Amino acid sequence: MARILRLLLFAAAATLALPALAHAEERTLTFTTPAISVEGYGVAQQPMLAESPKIDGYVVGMEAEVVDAQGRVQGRDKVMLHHIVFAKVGVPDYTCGGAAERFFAEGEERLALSLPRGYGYANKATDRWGLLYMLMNHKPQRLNGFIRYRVRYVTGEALTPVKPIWLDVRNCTGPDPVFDVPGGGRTFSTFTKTADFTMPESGRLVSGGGHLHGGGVRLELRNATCGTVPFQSRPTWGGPKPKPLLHEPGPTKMSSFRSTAGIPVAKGDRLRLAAVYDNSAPHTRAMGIMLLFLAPDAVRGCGATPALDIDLGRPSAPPAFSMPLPRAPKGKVSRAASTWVGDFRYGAERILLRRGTTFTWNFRGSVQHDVTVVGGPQGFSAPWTLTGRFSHRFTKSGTYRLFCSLHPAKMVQQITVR
Ligand SMILES: [Cu+2]
Repeated sequence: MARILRLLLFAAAATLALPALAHAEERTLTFTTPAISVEGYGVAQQPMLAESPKIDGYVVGMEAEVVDAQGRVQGRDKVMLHHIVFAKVGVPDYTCGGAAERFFAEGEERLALSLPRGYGYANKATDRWGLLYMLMNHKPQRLNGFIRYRVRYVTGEALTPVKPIWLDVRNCTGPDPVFDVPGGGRTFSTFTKTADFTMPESGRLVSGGGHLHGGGVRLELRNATCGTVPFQSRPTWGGPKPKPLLHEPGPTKMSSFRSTAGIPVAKGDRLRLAAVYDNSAPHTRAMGIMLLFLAPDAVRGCGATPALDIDLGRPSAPPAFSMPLPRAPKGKVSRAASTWVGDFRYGAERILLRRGTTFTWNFRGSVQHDVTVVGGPQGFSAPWTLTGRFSHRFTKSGTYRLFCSLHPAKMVQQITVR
């Protein structure tokens, strides 16, 4: 009897001791989505539920890529990862509220998440993740892409939890948070779009990185309350260009920072994100996004920015670029002040207008389309839409090249304004 009691006591002690004895462990978990079919020269975008770690722990790093059925990473000339956003479902977003907390995103710049040692994004076994993808196929035939994401995950250890803060100059405006840079300025002139966010709590920003599109000069994080610019994310350009070009190529890398001490921000501080773009030429459907990670902490006043560990890349000014249409516009020249937009074509592809004319596109597709200037005297674009109309008044003479950004190889248009 005494022996059994001793065994039971020993077992109980062992159970009690288990959490303390459990080894802190970091492992890399790999997940792959089901096949995503993308039509030739087309774009596929969709939200979907995503597999996530089924044990309580912390995300400390993350990256995503597009692979084929054999698991080979796809280059920018096949099925390209245009954008991907991961969110925790049922949790309000820090800056947008709602029911999806955005915590990781990647674009062409392939920005991986990597938190400084000791910090983690807390995750429960029961948490549900979703992702929103946008893939682009640069081949003429329909292809399957698979999104493979790797999560560096820590269990058995209490880390300092961080909160993702999604700053976006077009925040909370839906799945396509874009704006247009009109262009037409002198060489080296810039166009800046800003957005402010007031901090609801104090803490330290321990990691951050940015997202810009073609023509981007820099993404600036300013503390408008303190009058400081603690971080700028700058683009690196170059690398192989996909052919045919279906959009203006974006940066191949954006600089990011990590800091164990963290950039101090106090409750009530106004953070101002500024996306600075080249304005010597139009850059349509541009973005300006910065994802920061906050470790809540007692911070007062305007503290000094600590030394940041910056992954700089090789930043430079955006290269001059002229985007050709994927095919030549065809048909009779129309002088009418409107046309229709249907499935995979515009009513008129060649149009001649007098300066000052307001031109209207009437949408009547069974899938979404848009109108996007890719070159010309002034940049503008219409949002993705099924029905309704979009108008633009042409005040600058010249030749405008346009396409549907969702079906760029099929839907092209040229408008000459005299
Ligand atoms: Cu279209």
